[in-house]
Amino acid sequence: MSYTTDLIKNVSIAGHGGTGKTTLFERLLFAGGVIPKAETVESGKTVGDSSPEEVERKISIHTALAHVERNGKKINLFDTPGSSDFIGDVILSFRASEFAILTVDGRAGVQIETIKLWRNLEGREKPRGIFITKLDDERGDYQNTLDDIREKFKITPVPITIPMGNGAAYQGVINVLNEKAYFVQGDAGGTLEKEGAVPAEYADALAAARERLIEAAAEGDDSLMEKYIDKGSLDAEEMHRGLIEALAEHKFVPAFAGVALKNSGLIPFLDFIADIGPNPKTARDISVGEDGTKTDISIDPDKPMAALVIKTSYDQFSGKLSWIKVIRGKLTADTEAQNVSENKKERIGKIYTCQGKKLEEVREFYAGDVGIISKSATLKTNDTLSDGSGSISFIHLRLPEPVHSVAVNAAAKKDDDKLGEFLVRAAEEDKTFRYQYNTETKETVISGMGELQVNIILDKIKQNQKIEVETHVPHVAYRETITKKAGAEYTHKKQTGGHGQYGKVLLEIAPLPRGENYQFINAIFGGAIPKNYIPGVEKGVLEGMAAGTMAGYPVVDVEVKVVDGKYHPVDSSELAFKLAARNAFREAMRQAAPTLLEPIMNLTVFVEDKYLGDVMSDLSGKRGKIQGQSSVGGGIEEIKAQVPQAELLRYSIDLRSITSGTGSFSVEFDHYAPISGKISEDVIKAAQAFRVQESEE
Ligand SMILES: Nc1nc2c(ncn2[C@@H]2O[C@H](COP(=O)(O)OP(=O)(O)O)[C@@H](O)[C@H]2O)c(=O)[nH]1
Ligand SMILES: [Mg+2]
Repeated sequence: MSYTTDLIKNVSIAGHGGTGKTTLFERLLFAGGVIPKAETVESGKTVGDSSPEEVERKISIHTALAHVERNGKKINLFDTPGSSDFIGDVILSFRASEFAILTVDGRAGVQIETIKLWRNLEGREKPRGIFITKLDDERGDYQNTLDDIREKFKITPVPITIPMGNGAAYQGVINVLNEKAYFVQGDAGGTLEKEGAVPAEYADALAAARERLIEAAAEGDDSLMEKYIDKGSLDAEEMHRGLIEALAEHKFVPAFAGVALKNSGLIPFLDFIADIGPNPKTARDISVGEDGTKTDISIDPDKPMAALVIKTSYDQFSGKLSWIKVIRGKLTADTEAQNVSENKKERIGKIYTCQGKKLEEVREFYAGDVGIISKSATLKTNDTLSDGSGSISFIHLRLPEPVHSVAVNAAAKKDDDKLGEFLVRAAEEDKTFRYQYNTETKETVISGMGELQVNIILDKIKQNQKIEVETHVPHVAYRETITKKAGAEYTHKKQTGGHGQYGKVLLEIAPLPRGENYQFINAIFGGAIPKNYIPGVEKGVLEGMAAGTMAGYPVVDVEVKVVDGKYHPVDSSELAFKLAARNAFREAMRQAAPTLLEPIMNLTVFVEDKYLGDVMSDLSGKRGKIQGQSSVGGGIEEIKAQVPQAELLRYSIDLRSITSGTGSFSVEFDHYAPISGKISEDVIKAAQAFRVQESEE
């Protein structure tokens, strides 16, 4: 069945790991009649955690998509992973939805990953709500959790559902919107909550919450606000309209409470999304552009078809699946379309909605909906699909840079190609995962958002692909540069029967500012070296630069000037000048006080304040320079530092052990800086050892 734009809602469920997202997702599908029985995460049979790696580890690794119908609306739900290792799948689902629900554990309050996700949503101006979970636990505390949310997010959440009781006394929730109570039916979780009258003891709490909700609705537009100030209230229709408008503009943050494990708090939640939740047309973070331009566009069913590939996954049975969000017009099965990004025709065959892994064929998708194209020939994540009439191209999703890398190589040469193919696919499935063959250090380096993500890929290589691999900590890409001017000459001369070889080159080299890499200047006067041999000279210089002189790392940030030379009318050749230049360069380098450079990274760490001291002293032991430290609120600190990459190769492991797994970080390359003394000597020694080992192989 197909739903028109006005009948579609897209909701991401996100938040710190273990807060109850997958359980909530499962129970919403049960409440919506999609599955006859809800399973637990521990059983490994939930709709959300269905891949072999999720079943094995009992955590979410990939975003799952399913939908329920409620009040005539199709609600697409994304169950996202909580670990920062899989942030890529969370961010892609944020882009694909107009409403994000952050789950907050009612015992632990707002945790680090949730704060980071909140910031991401802030940047997207995305309407969002909060779902407080686990209130059936003795340690659950609704009021404390609300206070914590207020403090950490600097907002006052507006309760839509409020819990009745806590811990063992938990009975259910009250829906502030329709002023009804929803009671838990038994503990087993096989029955849905039941609607009833609000117990008298909650009358005051309800009245207060109702007042706050009406205020939130009055924010919807000016006329409602006037009316509210005038009359002190709004009627049901006004309230409804006001809430829709205020939420679409993120003027308030609705807060829900519930215990998914007891099927509690689900019906009011689904009703709210169906009736009040933002419509796709209100999305603000869809942009098109090319060559640096960027324009925001809105979802519009009345324009020619355009769709965006939000994700690619590979299913054991169904093969390659391209997840599509239709932005304009409608996407129809069995049609011709254009892959704008690849500039190729794409034949659209069958299209599907999905309930987790289960695909259901449909005829068409309207703008705003999310669905799946199977076995597409050309589609990749981030590609734009159109009917060929327009030339819009969607801007790629912005993702954080990988923070953890491991070098891998196949134990047997014959597996090289197979490993390569697997890595291509893995990088397409998760855009935060990268691989690169480093020609300098001659290793394939795979990188991801943390050790967990990288280890899961390594497991798949070994277990599914049956490729034996060796892994090690990647080599750092050091560089070499000079610290003063120098000059040198070299004559390449050889007489071996027949033709001889002759070329003489005199070079001057000088340091360039950091990051300028290389400049070649031909300063020859009067034809000491004929013009046609100059390219040979430059080739020789470039070879010399690539080889380095200290430890085999490339030379950067030098100006090379050819000032003089000599040639022979018969024996000179490009090759002779290349060899002369290469040797002259090496000689000049020796006299120019060369030094090694190491990459310095910008590091941002989030930690609970109790770990602040340990993290700081660890960073100073890692030669880090602290650049700033600030409180994010609620006991969470953000540290900014510059740290040599060589010290950060295993930082995801180190930080995890310092902070008992609660800390998280991001890194990006900033600049190269000189190293000297023991550190430099060690790098040179390691490089020599590496080369000896290589030549023995
Ligand atoms: N007591 C209680 N446990 C819950 C509730 N929701 C989820 N859980 C449990 O919390 C654990 C983590 O849940 P899961 O849904 O995997 O969290 P996710 O990582 O956010 O997807 C599981 O053991 C769930 O059974 C709840 O409302 N109450
Ligand atoms: Mg989960």
